[in-house]
Amino acid sequence: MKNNIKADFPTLDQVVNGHRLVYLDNAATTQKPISVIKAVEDYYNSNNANPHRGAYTLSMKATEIYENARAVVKNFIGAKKTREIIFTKNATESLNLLAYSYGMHFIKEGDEIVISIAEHHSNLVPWQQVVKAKGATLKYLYLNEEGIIPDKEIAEKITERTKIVSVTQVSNVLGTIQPVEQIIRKAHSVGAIAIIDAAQSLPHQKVNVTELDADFIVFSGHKMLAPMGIGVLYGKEELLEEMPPFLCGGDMIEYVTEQDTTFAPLPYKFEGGTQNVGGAAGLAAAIEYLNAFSMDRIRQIEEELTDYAINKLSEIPHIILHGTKDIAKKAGVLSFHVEDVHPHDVATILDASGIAIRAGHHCAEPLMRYMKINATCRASFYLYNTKEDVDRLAQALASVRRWLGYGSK
Ligand code: 7TS
Repeated sequence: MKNNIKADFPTLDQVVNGHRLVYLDNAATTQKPISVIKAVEDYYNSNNANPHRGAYTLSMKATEIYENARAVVKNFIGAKKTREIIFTKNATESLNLLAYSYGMHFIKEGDEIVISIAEHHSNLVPWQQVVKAKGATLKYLYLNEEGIIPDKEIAEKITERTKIVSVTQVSNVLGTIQPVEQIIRKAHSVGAIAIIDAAQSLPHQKVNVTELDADFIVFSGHKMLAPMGIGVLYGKEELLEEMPPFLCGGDMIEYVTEQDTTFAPLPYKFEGGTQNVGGAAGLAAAIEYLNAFSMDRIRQIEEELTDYAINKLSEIPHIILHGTKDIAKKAGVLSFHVEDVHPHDVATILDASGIAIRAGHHCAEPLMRYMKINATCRASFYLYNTKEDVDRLAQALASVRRWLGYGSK
């Protein structure tokens, strides 16, 4: 299966350690197409100015680019209003905004916050700070053998005491797709708000926030072809209205007197200081690329690749795959071990063949402890990956134990 999609991505066209680069660390960050690089370049070449501040033409152009990007994001995720789209640095900042603005303001002693054991640290550490400060409790939804949150956990852990439920839609370690619709329904039935970490889902499948009915969703531009340093917080207008600002300073105010301040309307209340306009231009171009490609096609490509990779890797002796093998319940993220070999050694040996995979705890230490492991090897796909990439991975993996002096059997 050859494709010419790679031709849109200059970074992929290079030789690493004597081999054509095979990039399989898309869960960490994705490569950027020419159109995104060009959008950022055009912004800095021709349109750079501080938006919202100047009465001059260039500043108005920068404002237009920034606000157009907000409208593009709104349409992409099916939100109702542009004022529900807050630009942040990344998913981490979006989650911290929620923890510090919503959590610190509304959580009281005795309340419970529910997350899953599969959370990235950025959807875990901020909530620990909230419960510690407020005398509340952090509860976990645990996973079944397949790496999925079972019905029983949802039914038992989300109760009348729960005020916030914050879960990832797709695990960055196992790639498992969690039953977020059911979790959101249950959260609402007990009067809690539901936050969805869509950092690993939204770049790979259609996510419609209105259909999903989540109260907040967060994601990072750099995991969906856009530059680093631009992320999104979507929130329902009525909730964002009730929340105090997170970062205070320029641009987020209405009137400032010596002792008091009134705040700007949404979304500006949450966008203190000079924003990443070049990043927003890049994000809009990334979404245009994804729309032209089609999210359904991305999901289809990744399903095929994941299925192919599961079969290929299962044929190799001494490889242990983690999580479900049912591709209907899995995104394009594969975690695995080569028996007796530390994941970092596997990643280093693969790098010698020009293959980039990630090894480590993937910023999910509680999940590692729950799975009784320290680290995994992780290969993650995106729209430009091919079966040839998977073949290269499988071929290199088959030789890892030999490299280290184990017998071939
Ligand atoms: N949530 C999930 C589910 C993630 O996978 C990540 C990053 C984040 C939040 C944080 O995103 P950031 O852009 O703010 O850093 N995940 C990974 C990963 O798996 N490897 O590197 C980063």
